[in-house]
Amino acid sequence: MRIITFGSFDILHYGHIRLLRRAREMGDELIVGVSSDELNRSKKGRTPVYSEFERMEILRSLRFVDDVFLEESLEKKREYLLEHKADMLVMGNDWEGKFDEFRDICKVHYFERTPSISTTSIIEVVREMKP
Ligand code: C2G
Repeated sequence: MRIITFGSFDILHYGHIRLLRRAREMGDELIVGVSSDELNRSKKGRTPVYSEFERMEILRSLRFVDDVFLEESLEKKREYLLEHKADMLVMGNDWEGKFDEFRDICKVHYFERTPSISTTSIIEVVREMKP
C-alpha cells in the first residue's frame, strides 16, 4: 500500500515527525509531496526558512520516508495522486474534509494534529530569545 502526504515541512518538528510516522504505519511506502518555495510564497504568504532543496533532503533522510517530490501547485493534487499511484492520501486534521474529493481514486485519512507545536510558533519563540 502506497501512502502519500503533502506539506511544507519547514523547520521540521515533532508534529511533522508524528504525522510522517503514523502515515508510514498505514502502509508499506510513504511518498511526500514537498510544497515548493514559490507555492509557499503564493499560497501562504511566507518564504520558508529552509529552501525546497533543504526541506526535501531532510525528509529524504528520514527512515519512514521512502520518496519525496516537489509539490508545485495545490491544484495538481489529483495528477500527483495518479502519477505516484497513491493508494491512500493522509493529512493532519487541519485539512479535515478538504481532500474528500479524491476518495474516488484513493483512500483519504486525516490524523489528529499534534497540539501546541507549529513552524510559526517556533519562529516566534526563536524571535523572542535574547542573545
Ligand atoms: N502537522 C501536524 N501537527 C502539527 C503541525 C503539522 O500533524 N502540530 C501536519 C499537518 O497537518 C500536515 C503536515 O504536518 O499534514 C505538514 O504541515 P505543514 O508543513 O504545515 O504543511 P501544510 O501547510 O499543511 O501543507 O497541499 C497541501 C499543503 O502542501 C499542506
